[in-house]
Amino acid sequence: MIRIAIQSKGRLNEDSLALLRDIGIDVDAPKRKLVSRSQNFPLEALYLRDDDIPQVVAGGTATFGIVGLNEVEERAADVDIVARLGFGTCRLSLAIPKGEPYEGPAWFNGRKIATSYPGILRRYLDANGIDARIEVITGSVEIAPAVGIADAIFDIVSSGSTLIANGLKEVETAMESEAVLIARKGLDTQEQELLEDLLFRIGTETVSKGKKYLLMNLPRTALDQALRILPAMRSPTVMPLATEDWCSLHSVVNASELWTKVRQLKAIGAEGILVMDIDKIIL
Ligand code: PRT
Ligand code: ZN
Repeated sequence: MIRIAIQSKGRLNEDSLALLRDIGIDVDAPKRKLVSRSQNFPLEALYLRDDDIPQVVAGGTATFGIVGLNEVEERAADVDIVARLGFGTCRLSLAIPKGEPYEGPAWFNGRKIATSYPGILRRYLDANGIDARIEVITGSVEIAPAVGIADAIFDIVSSGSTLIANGLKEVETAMESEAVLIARKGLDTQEQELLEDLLFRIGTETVSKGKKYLLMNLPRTALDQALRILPAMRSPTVMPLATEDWCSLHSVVNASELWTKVRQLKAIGAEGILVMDIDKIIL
């Protein structure tokens, strides 16, 4: 049975399971089980701490894994990163006490930086010619400067509120991260076919995500303007209506742009605008 390693609990667990569900692979949530076999796809989920996932895939105990890119990079795991999954987005940044004047990375020369990501930090410091000491701590990195363990920290930042709450300011970003699908190197034919199926399904999911289907009636005279407002995947679909000088227009828009587009379309005379959720777009 081919295995996919997933975080057993934590920030990526729910989104990983939701992604599998969205692409038609049902697995039971971890609870107390370490493995769960999908009833409708030839795959077994293996629930682990995120730290262990890159090695478990590199070593072949699981063929695939879903894990933060930061964990893959930190462990310099010998796996293929086969898809970016768009959730668990964050960055790894250097932060210093907010009162410190800061003019550039040279600030870090001769300083001590606390982090749980010494590998990524070491490579960043070397690449930028910074001579700083690294203090490895596993939890609550953000309190290190206040308690005198270090001058600065290198940690995951998402909204930035943890830094602010600890009197720190973000000054450099070393990497952007998100959840990725990783695969063991040297897949056999069966594993390769399964990977292609996974990638096809994930691709479909990514294309469909955050999209809305728009349907409206439009005076034919406004059609050119509407086509400029709505550059759909290829071009929007235009259908005739019983009343000759009107047509019906169908298109796909990003949910984030929905209200702007609707306002523009109303302004050129669109009526009866229907907005619908999209389940899948298969290109
Ligand atoms: O138990 P296990 O080892 O499996 O989990 P974990 O506790 O090591 O990891 P977990 O569940 O906290 O995070 C899993 C992955 O989520 C990370 O490896 C990142 O890829 C991703 N991720 C995304 C984050 C964040 N956003 C995040 N904000 N991981 C951690 N944080 C923490 C960060 O460490 C800091 O303490 O949130 C705080 C900062 O958040 P903001 O929003 O205040 O900036
Ligand atoms: Zn972890």
